[in-house]
Formats: sequence, C-alpha cells, structure tokens
Amino acid sequence: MDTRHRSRSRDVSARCQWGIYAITDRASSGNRPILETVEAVLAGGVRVVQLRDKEMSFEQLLAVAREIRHMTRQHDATFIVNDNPYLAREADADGVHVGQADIPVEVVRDIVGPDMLVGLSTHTREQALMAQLLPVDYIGIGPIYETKTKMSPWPLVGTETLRWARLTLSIPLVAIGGITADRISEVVAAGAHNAAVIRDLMSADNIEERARQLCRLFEESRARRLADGGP
Ligand code: TZP
Ligand code: MG
Repeated sequence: MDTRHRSRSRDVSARCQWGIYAITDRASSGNRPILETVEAVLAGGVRVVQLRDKEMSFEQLLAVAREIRHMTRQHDATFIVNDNPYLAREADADGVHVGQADIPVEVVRDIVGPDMLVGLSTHTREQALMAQLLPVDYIGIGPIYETKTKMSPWPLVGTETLRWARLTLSIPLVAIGGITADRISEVVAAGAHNAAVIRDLMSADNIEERARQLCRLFEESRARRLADGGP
C-alpha cells in the first residue's frame, strides 16, 4: 500500500472537485483544431481539461499538450492527459487518466511521481471499490447513460450505482457517458463530484457558450444538493 498517497488524500480530494470535466474529441468537434476547442471551454469557465486523442503520434500530442499546459495555466485550470503517463510527465500536466486496460496505476504512479493526479476509469462496483486501495486520486465512473462517443464493452452503470458510490466511497467521482445539459442535475443529485462531457460540448455550434451553460447548470445543481442536505 502506498501510504504517502493515503496521507495526502484529503488535500487531493479538494483538488479533484472541478464540476464540468471537459474531454477533447476531434471527431465530435467536426475536426475543429483541439486548441480552439480547449480555448473555448476554458473561456466558458471549465476548470479541468483532459487531452484525449487516440490518433496522433507522441510528438504531435506533446506539441499540443505543451500549448494546453500554457492555456490551462493562464486560466488557473487543471490539465489532465489521457492514457500516457510519459506524455503527462513530459508536458508537465497536472494529472494523467488511465483505463482498466491501460498501464496499471501502480506503474503509472511510479512514472509520474507522488504529486501528479492519477485518475482511473471504473465500470462496476467491484472496480470502484478496488480503486480505493490503489494509488489513484479520483475515479471515472461510467458509462452512466448510453453514448455514441465510445464503444464500451461494459454495461451502463446508471445513476443508482453513482448514488451507491457517493454513499460508499470517499474518493472523488467523475461521472461519464452520455451526459448532456439536461442530465447535469440528475448526475449531481446522484452524487457526482464532477461530470465529464465530450459530445455535448465538442459538437456544440458555440462551444464557449455551451461550456458556460453546463458550468452554470452544474453549480445550480450542486447548490440544490447542498440545500437538500447532501454532502
Ligand atoms: N468513457 C466512458 S463513456 C466515454 C468514455 C471516454 C465517452 C463519453 O462521451 P460522451 O460524448 O460525453 O458521452
Ligand atoms: Mg485509456
């Protein structure tokens, strides 16, 4: 067990509560340049951006990642790299996010060191429970709803499992999969600390405006949850 990780978990938990969690996707954005979409979500008030691209080479991604690093610093936002801890380290990102079939998180932690955020995707209650014993700082949980963005071999998780996770686990949760403006209040009410959005953001005609709308809906939903006595 990595005790250094556990001893800093309270601070880290506070660092992992962003609200809307934007993920890049060139296909959903009609091939708009990644940097243009990132600038728009940041201008719209999003506090965390994940660079996710399965096509580009390491060198191409590194060039983009360095720009995003610069842009996120300007906006005081968090920058997470998908899949590749070496890219995250090289780009001086704040975090790296991996899936169940990617490099094991113990190895990821060794590569990125104790301070970088590590996120892990989970798709079942068992995986979410296991994640609490691993050197990770937050978990993705999904797909909550049906999504066309990613072919997932996992069944839908649904908001009931999200509710269970919030009541059972102490790790920050990023709900993902099919989340749109009209579902934000439901996932926040079910306990999501964060809502990851790809298509609803990236395919918007005006990405900045959609980001602003999603952030506002998230904050309103969170205030309602607090007023209703939720954590
Ligand atoms: N992991 C689980 S569902 C998903 C990923 C990357 C795709 C989510 O995309 P969208 O467009 O927000 O449904
Ligand atoms: Mg992955």
